[in-house]
Amino acid sequence: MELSSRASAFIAQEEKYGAHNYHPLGVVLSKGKGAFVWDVDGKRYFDFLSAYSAVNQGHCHPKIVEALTEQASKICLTSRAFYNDCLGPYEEFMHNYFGYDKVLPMNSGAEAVETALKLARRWGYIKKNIPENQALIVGCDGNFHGRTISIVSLSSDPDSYSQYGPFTPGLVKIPYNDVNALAQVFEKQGKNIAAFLVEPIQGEAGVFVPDDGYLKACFDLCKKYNVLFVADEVQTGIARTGKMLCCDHEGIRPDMVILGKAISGGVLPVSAVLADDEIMLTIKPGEHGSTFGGFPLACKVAIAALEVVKDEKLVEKSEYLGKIFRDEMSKVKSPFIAQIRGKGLLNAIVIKPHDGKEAWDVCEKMAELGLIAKPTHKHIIRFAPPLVITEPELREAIGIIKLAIKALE
Ligand code: IF1
Repeated sequence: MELSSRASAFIAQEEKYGAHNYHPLGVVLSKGKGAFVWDVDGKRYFDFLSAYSAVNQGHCHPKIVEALTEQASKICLTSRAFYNDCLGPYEEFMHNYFGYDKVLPMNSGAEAVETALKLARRWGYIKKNIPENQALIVGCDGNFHGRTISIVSLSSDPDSYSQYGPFTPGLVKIPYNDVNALAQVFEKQGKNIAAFLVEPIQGEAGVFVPDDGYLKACFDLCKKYNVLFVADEVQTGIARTGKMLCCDHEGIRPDMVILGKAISGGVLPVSAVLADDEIMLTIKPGEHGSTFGGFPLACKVAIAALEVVKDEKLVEKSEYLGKIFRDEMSKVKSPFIAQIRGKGLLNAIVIKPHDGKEAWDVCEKMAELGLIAKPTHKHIIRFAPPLVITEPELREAIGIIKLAIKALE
């Protein structure tokens, strides 16, 4: 892609002074509003990544920014060594919003996953009487739950785990979207299994949507074997898939829900674990925490961001606009398109390489035409715009995607 000297300078600076743990698309962004972002040269793009579904409420949502700036001039951080006048109201808000007894606030998604793993083990020892240090947690091949050592210990992606060992024990992997595999592991080791950790749709795996009924069947098996069903809704939660939580599609209420990203509308790193007392109260004062977790700024921002989801009916919009996206894209006849899949506004197109062109080339072409998205796993492009995108905007964006694909044929 053609880069201005201004843009090139920022890229060179990152290359020189930053760790090389990413390979970004060649756009340098400096401004965002709703479904759009602008680069340093003033060019506008549709944002079809939404910071991996963190910006569901759109960039710089005025109500969220107002909550941030208003609280920022009062008090930002107290630590949990003292009480403050924001955390309690936030916790009660979360209880009313999601219907769990309690919330445990953290910052990044990975921290919330770690927290859920700790809670699951704790519950396993105290409530299920698993012998000490024998607790197992079952996860799925193709998962993405974050970057900590323990979480990558459960990963099946060599990019995530290679040469980061030795790994955390007590984690068992089974194939995703395979109820029998879960039944078998429960049959064999159920007595020591504390939790089944699952993404209702696998994001990193390429928006892999499991069969209808899979989550419900897993949930029922968990009940049968007294195993906690833990849903990682960090990416799928907060209206992204056309329901508030993706598990709502199957009418199940997980024992624990892990949230992150869009809780704050992408304004601050805010994450949370939701659970009822029987699980949450197994951790006592001093046994877990975080300097920033549940800090006043985060509380105010999260309340505002979650109110926006309801005020602007983002669940309904995600569901409605997602159908339009998949309908319109499935009408496209192109040698590049192998499959279109997704739920709500979490979608992916599987690209069949053609004439030496692959997903990365499609993304570069789309960027040139004013829409940014990123390939995952080389041949899959994720399409996840902010949920505040309007129908005319979405239709314009679909036009750009079609044009980019046609241009490469
Ligand atoms: C990166 C992917 C998305 C997540 C689920 C927990 C976390 C994530 C289901 C951890 C994070 C990210 C992180 C980002 C890329 C990204 C991603 F492509 F890797 F798979 F979103 F699709 N559970 N997902 O998706 O949350 O600690 O990052 O706040 O580069 O690591 P975090």
